[in-house]
Amino acid sequence: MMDDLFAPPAGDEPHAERLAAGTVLLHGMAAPLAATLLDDIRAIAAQAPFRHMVTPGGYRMGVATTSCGELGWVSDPHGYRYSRLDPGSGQPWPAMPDSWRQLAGDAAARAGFAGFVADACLINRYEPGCKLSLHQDKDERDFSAPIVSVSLGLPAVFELGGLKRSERCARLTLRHGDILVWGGPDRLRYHGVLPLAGGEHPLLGACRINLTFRRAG
Ligand code: MD3
Ligand code: FE
Repeated sequence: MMDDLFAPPAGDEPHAERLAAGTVLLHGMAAPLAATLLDDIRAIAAQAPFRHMVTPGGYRMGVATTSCGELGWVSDPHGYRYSRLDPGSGQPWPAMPDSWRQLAGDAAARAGFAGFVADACLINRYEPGCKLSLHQDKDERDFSAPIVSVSLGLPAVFELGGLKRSERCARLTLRHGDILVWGGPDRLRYHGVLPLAGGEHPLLGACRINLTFRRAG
């Protein structure tokens, strides 16, 4: 078949790799959009600055976060949840750019999840040394929708676990421009990010930004 997205790649051109029944890595698929995404991120962060949330356990997160869309993810001593308002400003979160919703919907469709319309995008910023401990994403209302993640900047090593915390994890590197889509049987897998290694990315400097698109409400 011509133009088979799942065909083996020649060199490092964009291609799709199925990692599990409900998990697809779209290598390099967002790379051509990176400069535009970065401009959009700067505009969003001017309205809703990156901040270090505090976990219910009282720890300040190393990863800095903000959100756009109808709902944003918040954590405080009362717990994790999605909120229509940015607790920092008391205002609604910045709108999700149409091009972002489109990108997430296209990526989901390529991975086999047609009709995905994101209502929340969590934006995570990592600096060298930052990590995200093993967790499940379960604050969303409907687990039938997938999650779409876009990686920008420095590469990160992911841990992809099972449905129980005790299951052993596979490791994989996510690079600038990679889009990971996971849903269906993999939606509630444990996952995390190992401490970010140092480096300089031509577009982002000593930083990695990850966008996760969700159907939260
Ligand atoms: C889900 N973010 O915001 S997304 C999060 O890179 C979050 O900032 C990470 O986890 C980040 O909640 C990871 C990519 C990812 C990778 C593998 C997974 C999510 C996954 C495997 C199963 C479920
Ligand atoms: Fe997560």
